[in-house]
Amino acid sequence: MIVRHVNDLLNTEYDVDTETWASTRLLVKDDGVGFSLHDTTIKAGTETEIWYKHHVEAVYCIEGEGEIEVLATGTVYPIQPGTLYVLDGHEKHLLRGKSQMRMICVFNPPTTGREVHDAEGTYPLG
Ligand code: 9YT
Repeated sequence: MIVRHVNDLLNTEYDVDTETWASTRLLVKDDGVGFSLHDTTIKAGTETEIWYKHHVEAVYCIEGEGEIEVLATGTVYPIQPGTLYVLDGHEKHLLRGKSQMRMICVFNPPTTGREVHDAEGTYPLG
């Protein structure tokens, strides 16, 4: 059984801060449970291009307002508390935070917990 608190992970290698988002990785590959779980903040007024070509990501919004645009189709979906989106087609997308958004993110396969996006908006495998 694993029990931990987000506060214990702040300012560790599992707490990543970028220009447009910050993410605390609560559960990672080394935990061996088959997925990772992140507590992520999308900064207000930002746009991030993302393409998780190696991962499926599920994102559940618990605070804030924003939107996701699927680049292949131009479809825009609003995001508010209670919205779930799942990138089960590895969709390349733009994520926009109108206000600061807090998202709970699950990745399969799990991340190591230290990832930041590369130039394509991608995380490497393993
Ligand atoms: C929602 C989203 O994709 N944000 C970018 C950061 C990522 N989810 C992470 O590593 O927590």
